[in-house]
Amino acid sequence: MTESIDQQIATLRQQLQAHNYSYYTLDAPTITDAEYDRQIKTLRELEQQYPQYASTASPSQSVGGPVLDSFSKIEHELPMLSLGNVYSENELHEFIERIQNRLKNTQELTFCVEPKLDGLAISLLYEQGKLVRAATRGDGSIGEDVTHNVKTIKNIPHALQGNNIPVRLEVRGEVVMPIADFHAFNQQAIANDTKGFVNPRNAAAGSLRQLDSNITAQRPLAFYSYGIGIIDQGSLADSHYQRLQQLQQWGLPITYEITRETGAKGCMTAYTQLLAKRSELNYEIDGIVYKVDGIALQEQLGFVARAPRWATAHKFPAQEEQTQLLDVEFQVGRTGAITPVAILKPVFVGGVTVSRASLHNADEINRLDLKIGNTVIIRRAADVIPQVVKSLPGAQPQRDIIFPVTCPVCDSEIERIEGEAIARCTGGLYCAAQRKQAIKYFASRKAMNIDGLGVKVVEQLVDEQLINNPADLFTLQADQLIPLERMAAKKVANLLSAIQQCKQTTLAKFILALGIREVGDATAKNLAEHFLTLDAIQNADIAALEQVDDVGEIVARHIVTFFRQVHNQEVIQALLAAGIHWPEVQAKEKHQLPLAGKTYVLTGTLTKMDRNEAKQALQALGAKVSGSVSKKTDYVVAGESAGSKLTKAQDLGITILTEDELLSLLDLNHP
Ligand code: 9MJ
Repeated sequence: MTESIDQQIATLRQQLQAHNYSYYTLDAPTITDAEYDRQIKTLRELEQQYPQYASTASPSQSVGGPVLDSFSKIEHELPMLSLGNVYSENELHEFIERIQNRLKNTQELTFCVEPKLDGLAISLLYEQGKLVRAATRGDGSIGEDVTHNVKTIKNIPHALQGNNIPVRLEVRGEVVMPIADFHAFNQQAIANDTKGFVNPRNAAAGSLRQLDSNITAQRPLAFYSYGIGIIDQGSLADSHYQRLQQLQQWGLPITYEITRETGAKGCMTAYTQLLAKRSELNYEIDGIVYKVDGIALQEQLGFVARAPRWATAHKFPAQEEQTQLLDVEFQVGRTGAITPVAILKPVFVGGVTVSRASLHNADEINRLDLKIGNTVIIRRAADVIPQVVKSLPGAQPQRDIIFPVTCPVCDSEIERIEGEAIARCTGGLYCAAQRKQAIKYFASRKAMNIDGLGVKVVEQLVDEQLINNPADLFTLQADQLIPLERMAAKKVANLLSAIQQCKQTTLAKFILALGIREVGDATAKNLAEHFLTLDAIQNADIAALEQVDDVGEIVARHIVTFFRQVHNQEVIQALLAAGIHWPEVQAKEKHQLPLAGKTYVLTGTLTKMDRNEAKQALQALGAKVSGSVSKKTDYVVAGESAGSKLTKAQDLGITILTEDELLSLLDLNHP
């Protein structure tokens, strides 16, 4: 049975009202912004089509939701409006055409173009240049008094500076939590076992709407101005752009990305440029705002119910969307780590279609309270892997996610060590998934660098049981490879040749290629340089391994465990028998180095290299670099403005070197 139009409208209004309450009042959105925009658009279209059901109380006519009782209320002298949206170049053309028609103007218009910050809109009232009151937008007419909190925001001046400041001036703008600070805050929340925020917008809103301003003071918030409300006894430029520059001169922050553009073409160029820069910005933006620059034109255009006619937001592709969790798969990684992967109803988010997202581990599933069938919010910021950030009960029946107790690939037991987040398959190289990953890793560029041995080829080779471990690669024959998919004769010849070529390697790369847990390229190199031979590494005990740079107890244990496994010993034997070899590793005896046994201290500012570079260069020549001057110091390198360390060195009669002398010592003194 289909709903009647008035029922549809009533349902939409009710839903939007509930979303408004969650979004604006509780700072806990229940749907994505994109879904909200779609619902409000549908409601507006219905109301336009059926004006008999119009109502001034409809959520389509207001901004935001009711105000919490616990903050005192402030009535805005001039309403704080929000912005209409356009989603495409076409809609931008329509927006401009509408304005030109209204203005009976055929000339190209100039726009002030601003990033659209995704935070919380606030109004700041300055009287005689002093900040006297700050309010949230609230429902646009009545906001909340957040003066005590706003005064804790570091980049908001409590007093304006400069000339011609109006007696009363209301500045409007957005409070945000910079992205880097948001991540740091959430990291800390995880460490403290407290709740983090879903996104920077909620973090900003949640932090600003605290009854205790001591809490707000500890939150890294920032404010950027984008407009002016009341102006009493003062005159300002007739250009929105110039007004923003004026605010900046009085000490108010504005964003760096504000420009002036002409016509739709100029607006589109700014849109494309800002979209490309989006991931580099330190604040979240969800679009760009075009504002008719001339204030006289703005006044002529005026407002419609909810938004100024002279401005619109051109939204970027949404970074958050909602979809349905269809299933969860469990993937097995190289070290046996079992990773749950969300299988999603495909959804277009952040410019791509997403159908899978890592869920990381069992704790994450619990944290999200995830069930199959839930509606989930997917977030994909530019160049970042998609994430499930929230789950909401969906309309569909739900099913618990059961973490497997045995490996989905080889059926071996799965174990989760106390205190570790990751569960692992215990099958080792018995497990086909781990075998594939181990072989891929062995062949990868950083390790044995076998060209042409990509993911698909390895999978086929293991599935066809042509190889079981890396050593089997060296037994492969052309006639075994030809029948594989996408394997022409030329490709086979190239692959076999690459396998032959990789036999000439280095000890460090060979160690890396074995795929020992937590032994990356730096550790592999340190092991090779420390022990010089494979035999020595294989026979080293935990104490000996801990002598190596970067090797702690955990890594040492992984190394010992690896070499203790009989199947690993067999694979190593087979690899050596196949002809893998490397040049002898030269011992780097410290006393052979030119500066061995000498202690250097660096002080003052170096101008031609940074201090860390100098330190590393000295250490590479065998010197010890110390932080303090003592009788044991042999040389002090004194840069600009050297202070007490230089004086002490002079007192002790230590040889002082200039930066240039250091450079010639290091033989880095290029002209
Ligand atoms: C944001 N959110 O960055 C406006 N906004 O102008 C900018 N919002 C706005 N302008 C009039 N840059 C109403 C809202």
